[in-house]
Amino acid sequence: MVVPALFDERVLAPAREAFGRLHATAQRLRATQDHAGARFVLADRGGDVVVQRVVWAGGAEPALLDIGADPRLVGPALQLLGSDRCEQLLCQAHFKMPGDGVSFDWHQDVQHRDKGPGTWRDVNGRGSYVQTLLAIDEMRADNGPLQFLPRDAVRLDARGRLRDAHYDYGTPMGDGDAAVDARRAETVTGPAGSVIFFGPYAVHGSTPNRSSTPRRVLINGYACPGANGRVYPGAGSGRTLPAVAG
Ligand SMILES: O=C(O)CCC(=O)C(=O)O
Repeated sequence: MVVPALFDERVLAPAREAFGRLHATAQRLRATQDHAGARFVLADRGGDVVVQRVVWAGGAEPALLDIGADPRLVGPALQLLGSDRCEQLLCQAHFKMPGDGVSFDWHQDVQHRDKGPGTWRDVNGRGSYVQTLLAIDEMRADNGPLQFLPRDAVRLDARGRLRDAHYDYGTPMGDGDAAVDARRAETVTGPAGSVIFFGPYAVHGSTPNRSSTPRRVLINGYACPGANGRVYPGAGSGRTLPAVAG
């Protein structure tokens, strides 16, 4: 589900400042580490440090946690989960700066939630997880927008999962092992402030940013209570929403 321009500049301007500070901090840290309540996942390639992601970014930048608790995200997420409460597992900043080459191969988010016995349970029978992706910058065809594959363009196992984890872009679905038909990909573009909501079995990915301006997104992810059995990095991760008064 895509909601164009769900957030306006009152939220986006401070979010961009927060992203700017996270990016500057990453340049000083240079190597992957936990810092100030967040986990910086970094690649030092000589010049600018490439920020692969900042996990629980709101731990370091509380304005991003406020966005994660915003009813415009949490309300639809609860509706999709069929629950009146959820656990927020992700508040993650993705940077795709011009020329940094960051891309995400075809995958399903269940791969990141279910890490083996005791880590994940589908308590609502519909995936028990909703990922939301807020465009901090406009998403255009040239800056590495999200792409999704329709169900009939992917081969899933009986549990609804891709037969193998990651596929490279351009992998055609053939008679061999290939499980995705990348030619069928649907690209999501839209103005800054737009939000994509999707479930843990949606097959998606994104190519590198080939433009001259950043493409940043804030990812907030919500699980049904009782689904998750892991401790996620970051100060306060896994909080229950909506917050209980008092
Ligand atoms: O930032 C991106 O382009 C990829 C996001 C993604 O793969 C995800 O939300 O699971």
